[in-house]
Amino acid sequence: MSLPKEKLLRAYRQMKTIREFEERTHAEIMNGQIAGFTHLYTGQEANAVGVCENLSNEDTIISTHRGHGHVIAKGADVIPMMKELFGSSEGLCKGKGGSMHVADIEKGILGANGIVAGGPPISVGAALAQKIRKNNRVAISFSGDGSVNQGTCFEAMNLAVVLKVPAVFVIENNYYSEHTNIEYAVGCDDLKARTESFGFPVFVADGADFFSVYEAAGKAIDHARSGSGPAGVFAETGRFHGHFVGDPQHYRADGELDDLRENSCCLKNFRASMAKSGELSQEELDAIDAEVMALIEQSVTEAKGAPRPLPEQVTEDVYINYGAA
Ligand SMILES: Cc1ncc(C[n+]2csc(CCOP(=O)(O)OP(=O)(O)O)c2C)c(N)n1
Repeated sequence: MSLPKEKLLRAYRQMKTIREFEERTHAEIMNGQIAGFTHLYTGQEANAVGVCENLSNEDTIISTHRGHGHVIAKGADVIPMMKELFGSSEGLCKGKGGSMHVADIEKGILGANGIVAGGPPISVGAALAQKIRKNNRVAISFSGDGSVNQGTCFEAMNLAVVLKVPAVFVIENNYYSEHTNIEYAVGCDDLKARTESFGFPVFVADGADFFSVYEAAGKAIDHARSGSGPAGVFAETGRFHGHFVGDPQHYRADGELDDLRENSCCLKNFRASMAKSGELSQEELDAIDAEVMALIEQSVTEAKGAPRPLPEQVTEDVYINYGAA
């Protein structure tokens, strides 16, 4: 697949930014600088970036408890995002959202979401609004393999077909729900077929390969945007960290993580494909690495010095008053 150079540079920069944002977040949690419960996306970057590179600011996404990657891929600025994780009033949600509730409505980021399969129903609502307004936008929900066992997900998929709305369900199969492998949790052999049985096309992607996800998501998004109703993307992927930061991962097989990092790394895959095609040089990619490292460093320095919300601001921006009807 051949893409414009600008697109290739951006895709790599986004994946690298997510990787470094997550690795640094891990370090800052372990040294006690960031409080709260955090789930890292490292290893799954190609999914978020492959999907979001098909979207505009006006399209919407709804994310999960493992949401940093989706939010960065959709265009959130890294510095206010890091400030949000540090609980600062200069954060994207003024320090009141934290890791699991990052939102940026102007960028079409309706929010991360701590409820497994909480995203698909919200995205059907957004998609219905888009259909009614005839604005040609699509609504994406990202969710994990665990979500495809939840009733809310089934209801959302069914309703999306009935209403014929432009919703795209992106299922990221990283093989685990918390500490349980899909082998123990899923009662069918083929999750893709289960999803498809709701009556919409599902496009399969290799979640360690940006190009594979970009292509599959492109087909699903085109289908939804054309007015043909919902579509799905099913990506096989792997998370490099535990379910949450601090998870000792006793449930993993010996060597599983080393194997994932070695053989299923989207950044390594992207570099290998650029080396083969010659479209980007390794020096150009190294320059992006340096740029990203500097940005992440700056984000942490700024976040550490940023103010916290004041006690009297605790209820501000939490409730909305819609006024009299
Ligand atoms: C409705 C609901 N049930 C249980 C939980 C607790 N919980 C949080 S994450 C998680 C596993 C989710 O697995 P998956 O959907 O595969 O996403 P992944 O963590 O693999 O990205 C569970 C059970 C929850 N947050 N919401």
